[in-house]
Amino acid sequence: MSTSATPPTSHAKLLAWVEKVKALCAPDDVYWCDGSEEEYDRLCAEMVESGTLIKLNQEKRPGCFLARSDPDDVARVEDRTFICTENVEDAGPTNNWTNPGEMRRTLNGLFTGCMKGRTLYVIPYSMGPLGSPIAHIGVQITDSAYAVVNMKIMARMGRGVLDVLGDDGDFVPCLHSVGAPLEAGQQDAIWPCNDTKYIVHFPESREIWSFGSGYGGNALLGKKCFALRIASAMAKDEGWLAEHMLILGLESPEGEKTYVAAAFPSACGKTNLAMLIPPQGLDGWKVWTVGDDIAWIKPGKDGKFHAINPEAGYFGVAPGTSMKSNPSAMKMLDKNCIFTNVAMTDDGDVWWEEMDGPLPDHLIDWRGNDWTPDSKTPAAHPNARFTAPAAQCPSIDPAWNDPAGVPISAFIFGGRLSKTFPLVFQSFDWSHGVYLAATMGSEATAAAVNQADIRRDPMAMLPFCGYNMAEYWRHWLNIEDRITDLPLIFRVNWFRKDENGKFMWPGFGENMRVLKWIVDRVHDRAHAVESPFGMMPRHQDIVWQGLDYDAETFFKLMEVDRDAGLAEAEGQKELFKRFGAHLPKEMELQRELLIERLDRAPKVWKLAG
Ligand code: O2Y
Ligand code: MN
Repeated sequence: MSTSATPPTSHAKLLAWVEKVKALCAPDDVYWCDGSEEEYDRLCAEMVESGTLIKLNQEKRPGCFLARSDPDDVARVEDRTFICTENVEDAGPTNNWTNPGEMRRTLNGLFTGCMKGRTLYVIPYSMGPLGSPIAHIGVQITDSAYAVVNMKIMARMGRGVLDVLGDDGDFVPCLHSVGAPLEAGQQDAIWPCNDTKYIVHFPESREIWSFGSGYGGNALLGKKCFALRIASAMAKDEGWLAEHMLILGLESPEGEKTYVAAAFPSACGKTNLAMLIPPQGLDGWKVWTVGDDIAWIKPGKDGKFHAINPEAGYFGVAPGTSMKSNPSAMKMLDKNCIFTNVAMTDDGDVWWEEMDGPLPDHLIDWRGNDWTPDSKTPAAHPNARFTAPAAQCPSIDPAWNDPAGVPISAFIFGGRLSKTFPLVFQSFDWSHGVYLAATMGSEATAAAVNQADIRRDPMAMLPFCGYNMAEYWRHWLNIEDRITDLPLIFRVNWFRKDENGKFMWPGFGENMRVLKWIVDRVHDRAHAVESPFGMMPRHQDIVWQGLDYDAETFFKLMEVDRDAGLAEAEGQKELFKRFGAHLPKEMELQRELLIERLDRAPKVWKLAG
C-alpha cells in the first residue's frame, strides 16, 4: 500500500486536494490506487473476506464475483441529483438546482468525519484512451473498495494516468463517500450506505461530490456524473459533444466501414443494439462495438466528428440479457465480471429473469433469500447489473482504443413509442434533426397512451445534461458551423404496435435492415421519399431477404396519421414552454413547419405501394 506519506505524484493541486479531503473526511488511511491486476485481486479478496463480494463458481465463471447491495441502494437517484450553478437559469428547468454556497455548506457538514474507520482510496482515471486528444482525466476519492474495483473495469485507471497528468495537468475532482463512518470496534455493513443521498455537480468549477450511495451511477463517478453531466458543460464551452450514445461500426461485405452514434433513453435496449448480430439475408455484414452508453465527440482536422467511448467497460442491465437478445453480451460475461444484485444458483453461478435455459428450482435471490419459481418477487433486481471489461466483448471494434476516435457519419435517435412514429425517417437538414432529437420521448407505461404519457427525453439526456437543456439545443444547432462533413440525423422507433397491441417490427438483429438503409443514405446510394415527419425509405429501399415480413405491415409501420402528428406537435408545446426565452427560435419554427406539412397531408399519409 502507498500511504499518504508516499503519494506517487508531485502534482501540487492534486496533492493539496487529497490533503484537504483527508482533513475533512478523517479516514484511518490513505491509499493511492496503481490500477494493477495485483491491486484488483487483493481488493476483491479483502471484500470476499468481509462479505461484500461473493466469489462465484470459478469453473463456471472464472474471476467473477457477486455483490448484493442494500435494498434501498439499487439505482441512480435522480431526485437526489443536483446541478449547482450560480444562476438557477444555467441549470435550467429540467435539473434539480441548489445555490452552490448553500450546497457546499450542506456537503461540508455531511462529509465531515464521514470516512472515519475507513480507507480513503485515490483513483486517478482517464475517460478515453490515455493521452487521447478526445479524453479527459478525473480523480475519484472514495471510501468504497467496491467502487475502486468497478472503476478499474469501467475506466483506464492508476499509475499511467498520473504519468499523463504530469505535474500540472487538468483533472476533474470527484469526491465520493458511502457516508457510513465506523466507530472504533464497530462491525461494518456488507453494503455500507446512508439514507441521505446527494449526487452533486458543480459544472462551473467542474467538481463532483457524491454522498450516501455505493451503487452504479451514484458511485462510479466517471460514468454519468463526469462523462455526461460535467463533460456536457465542458463540451459546450469547448465546442464538442458529450452524449448519451452508443457507437457502432457497420462493415459491409466489401469491407467499407461506417460509424454511427445512437441515443436511446435508459432501459431501451442500448447494450443489445451496441452488440447487434446481423440477421440472415444480410450475411457478410458485421457490426462492431465501440461503446454501449456514452460518446465523446470532437471536431477533427478533416472536418468530421470523431468519437471515442470514454469508458473501458460495460455496466449493463442483466435481466433480459440472453442468447436471444444479446449473445455477444452473454459471451462477454463468461469471466472477470462483477455482478451486482443478480440471483445466485445452487452451484454458485448467476441467474436473472429471461436468462436462457430452464427456470431453476431454487436460487438465492438478490436480497440473499431463498427463491423458488413460486416466489412472488423477481430473483434478480430489475436494475441488477454486470460490470464487464470492454475488451471481452466479442464484437469489440479494433479501433475502440484508438486515441483518434472513429469518424461519425450519422446520429440516430430513438424512443419507445407504441403509436404515431414510424420505424425510421431522416431529418430534412441539421436544424430539423436537432428538433427531432430534442423532442424524442418514451411512453411512461405500456398502457394505452395519450400525449400526456410521453416522457420527453431530449437526446436521451434528460437526467444527464449538466446545464440548461435549451442552451444544449442551441449548442447542437451551433455545432453545424464547426463541421464541414456533418453527420446525417435519423429517428427510429422499434416499438410501434398495431391495433391489437402487438409489436409491428421484430426488432433485435432485424434492426440491421434499418441500419443498412442509414448506411446507404450516408453514402448517397439509397432513395428516400418525403413524408410529413422526414425522409423515409420505400419498401424496395430495405433489404428483406431472409425475413418473412408482409409488405402491408411495413406500409402500416411507416404510416403518418395526421391527427396523431398534430397531437404530437401540440404535446411538444408543453416541453418548449418550460424553457421560456432560452428556447432557440429554430425549435418553434420546426414545430410550426411540421404542423404545416401535416395540414397539407392526407388524413393518413402512406408510402406508395
Ligand atoms: O442505476 C444505475 O446506477 C445505472 S444507470 C445506467 C447504467 C449504465 C448505462 N446507462 C445507465 C442509464 O441510466 O442510462
Ligand atoms: Mn445510459
